[in-house]
Amino acid sequence: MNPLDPLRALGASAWQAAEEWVNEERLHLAVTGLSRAGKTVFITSLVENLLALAGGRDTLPKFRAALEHHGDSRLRGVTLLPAGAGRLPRFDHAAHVAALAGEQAAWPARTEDVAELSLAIVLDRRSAIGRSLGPRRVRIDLLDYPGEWLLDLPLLDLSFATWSHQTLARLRQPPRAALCADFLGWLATQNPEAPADEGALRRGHDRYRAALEACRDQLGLRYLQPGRFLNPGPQAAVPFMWFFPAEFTGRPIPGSNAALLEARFDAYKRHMRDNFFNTHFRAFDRQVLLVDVLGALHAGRAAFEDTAAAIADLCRGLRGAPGWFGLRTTPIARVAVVATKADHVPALRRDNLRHLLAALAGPAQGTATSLHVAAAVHATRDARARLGGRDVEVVEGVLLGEAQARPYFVGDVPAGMPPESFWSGAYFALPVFRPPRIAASRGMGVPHIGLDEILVALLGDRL
Ligand SMILES: Nc1nc2c(ncn2[C@@H]2O[C@H](COP(=O)(O)OP(=O)(O)OP(=O)(O)O)[C@@H](O)[C@H]2O)c(=O)[nH]1
Ligand SMILES: [Mg+2]
Repeated sequence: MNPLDPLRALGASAWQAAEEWVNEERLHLAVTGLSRAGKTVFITSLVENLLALAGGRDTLPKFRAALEHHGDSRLRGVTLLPAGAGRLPRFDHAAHVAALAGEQAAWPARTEDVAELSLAIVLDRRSAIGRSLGPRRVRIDLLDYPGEWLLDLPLLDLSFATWSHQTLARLRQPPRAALCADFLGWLATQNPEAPADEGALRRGHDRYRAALEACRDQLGLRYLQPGRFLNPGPQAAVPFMWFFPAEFTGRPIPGSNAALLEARFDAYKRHMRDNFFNTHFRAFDRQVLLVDVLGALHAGRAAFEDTAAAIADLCRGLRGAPGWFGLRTTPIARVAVVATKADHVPALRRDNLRHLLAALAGPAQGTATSLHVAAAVHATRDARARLGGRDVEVVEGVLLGEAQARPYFVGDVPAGMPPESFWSGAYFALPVFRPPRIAASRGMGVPHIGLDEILVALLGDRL
């Protein structure tokens, strides 16, 4: 008899609560990263490979080994939990897998809103006594969201005056200054102390947003705030969004332009805190921080330093216990910092990537932090090619829109913060390889690099 059976007499809900208390462990896993870091692809591949593992395929060898007890697998199954009456949009796992498996295999689109997905890993207990209770479930709640929003986290701590001061200082530095000239020139003609002029403020907001978009699209920059200006989500046209950084001294005069901008900034912060960070970011106890190190490196010095600054700010929040900008009351149990898209680098050179990541993530490193080099979807294979008269390690893959595989040489990946001389090379965007076509029949898994190691680092203590 199951020792919980007598509790059935208490009624269905009491029994369910007791059963969950004994048999279920719930982990909130935050998959964080700046925009385009690879969050959506990561969640899709992770889930698909877990489902495949439960179906008997050896898709995650190190994770499989961690689930063994005296040589036997304790894994009983992996299930996607039903949506129930959840309040949040659901992560469309099936659609993302279908895109990867389609005739023209495609990457998922940019994420425009939050979405969640829960799955349960069902495990036999290790001890004989424990086994009489039946299998245990480790429930994992995953959240996907537009990466731009993450940079509103360091903003929550700032007053409008401080944020304006810091932001304008950044906009006036090259290379931002050239792309922000229109906004900065317009700002210089405005009087923040004049009575609030709604029309002018709206125009200023549009100019500021256009400047942010140019910095993102033309320079590959990432430290752009507020994140929602670049990816507004479902609530695009609300008045509290219509602000921009402005210069003024002392407290804004009531009824002035500066006062209205400050009121909007404060309302924006409240909105982000109440509807995004407090609801979703408070509860997580495990965190993956995905960093597109290679993408930043190849976009040039400004983009790289920008990403480094953003990661440093986010990591500072992670390190401080209880941490994260006053949002959290308990420390995050485990953090995995991951350099993504490592399939652009042949295996022999991936160590450098790990060292470079270590230099970037310096401020975050603590006892509970692990560093990884991974590709959620392995879209290339290692090869050798002749380049400039010498044999070099390359990767080979089919670029999006092409039919034939071709070699790609990522160049030198520095094993630490790049020296001055590194930046003399040409800057370019990382090539976008076509994802490998995965089997349309579910449960076959997705080729990857290193997801199993990440899972063990994040969940190993609870398995
Ligand atoms: N080759 C390769 N490319 C990848 C991998 N992961 C992500 N990418 C590329 O990076 C792009 C962005 O990945 P996403 O998962 O959509 O990024 P995201 O963090 O969800 O981005 P937002 O939703 O905009 O915040 C993809 O469209 C791919 O081109 C990978 O493992 N290998
Ligand atoms: Mg996404």
